[in-house]
Amino acid sequence: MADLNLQEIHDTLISVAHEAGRMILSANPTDISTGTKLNSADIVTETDKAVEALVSTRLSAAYPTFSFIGEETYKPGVEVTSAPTFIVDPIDGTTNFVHGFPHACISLGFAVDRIPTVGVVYNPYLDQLYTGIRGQGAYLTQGAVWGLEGGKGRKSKLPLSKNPPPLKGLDTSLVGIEWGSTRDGPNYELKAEVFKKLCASKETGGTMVHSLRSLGSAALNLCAVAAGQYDLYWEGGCWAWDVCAAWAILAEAGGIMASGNPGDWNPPIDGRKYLAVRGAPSGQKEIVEEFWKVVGEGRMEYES
Ligand code: LIP
Repeated sequence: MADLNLQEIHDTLISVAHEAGRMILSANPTDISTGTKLNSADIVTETDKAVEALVSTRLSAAYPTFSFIGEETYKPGVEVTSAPTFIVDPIDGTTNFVHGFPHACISLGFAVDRIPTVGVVYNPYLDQLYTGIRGQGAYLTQGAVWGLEGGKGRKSKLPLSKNPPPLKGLDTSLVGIEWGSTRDGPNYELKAEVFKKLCASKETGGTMVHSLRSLGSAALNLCAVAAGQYDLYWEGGCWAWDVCAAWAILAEAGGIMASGNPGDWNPPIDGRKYLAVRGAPSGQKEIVEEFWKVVGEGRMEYES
C-alpha cells in the first residue's frame, strides 16, 4: 500500500468517470439496445458494455499490473483477491438509465487487501461526483462539468452536515432499500417482510420508520448514506462492483458498513448483504442492532 499513489489513482478514476459520463449522456434512451441477464428485470444495454470496455481500456493502460473486475465481463468464480484491484460498474442503475430516470452512475472502486480504498461515483445527469480516498476524507463535487464556480464545481465535504445529529432509532430514520431483480424465493420473501415491518405502525408491531426510499442504484444509495441524507441502507443481492466505490466514500464520511444479515460487523466486500449507517456522534451500533432485530431469524443467502 505504501508505494501506491492513491491520489493519482483517484485523479485517473475521475477523468475516466467524466469520459464515461459523456458516453452515457450521448446514448438516446429511445434507441438504447436492451438485453436481459437473469430475468426480465435484470437489464443490460449496449452502453453498459461499451462503457465497461472504455473504462477497462483506460485503466489497464494507466495501471497494467492491477487487477480488474467489471460487472459486464465478470465470470462466475472470479474472486476479489488481496491484490490492488479496480472494481467497476459501468452503469449502476441500468433500469433508471433505460427509463431516462436521472439516477444512474459510473461506479469506479479501487480495493487493496479487499478493502475499499478509493471510490469515485459519478452521476452524469446531475453532474454529481462523489469521491473518497482512504484516510483522506470524502467529498461531493457538483457542477464541475457544467462549469459552476469557475469550472471547479461546488465541493462539499461529506457528510454534508458539519454536525450530523445522533442516530436516535429506526422510528426517526429514512431508510434506503431495493427490491432487486429476483422476485421470488426466500430472499425475496424476507425482503418483503422486512420492508413491511420497517414501515408498519408500532400499534401493529412495526418500527414505523419515517419512510423507505429506492434510488435504483446501490452506489447512489450508499452515497446518500455517506452524505447523511439517508440514515441507513439495507440490501442483499448486489455485488462488489455495486458497493466498492461508494463503500470507500461512506467509510471516509464516518459511516459504517455491517452485514445485511444479523451478527457480522465486518462483512466482506463480496458478501452481497450490506447494512450501511451514516456518520453520527452516537447511535450507530444501537441502530444496527435494532435493524438486525427487525430481520430476526431470517437470513439472506446469495452465491458469490
Ligand atoms: C443494480 C443495483 C441495484 C440493485 C440491483 C442491481 P445495476 O445494479 O445497483 O441497487 O437492487 O439488483 O444490482 O444492474 O443497475 O448495475
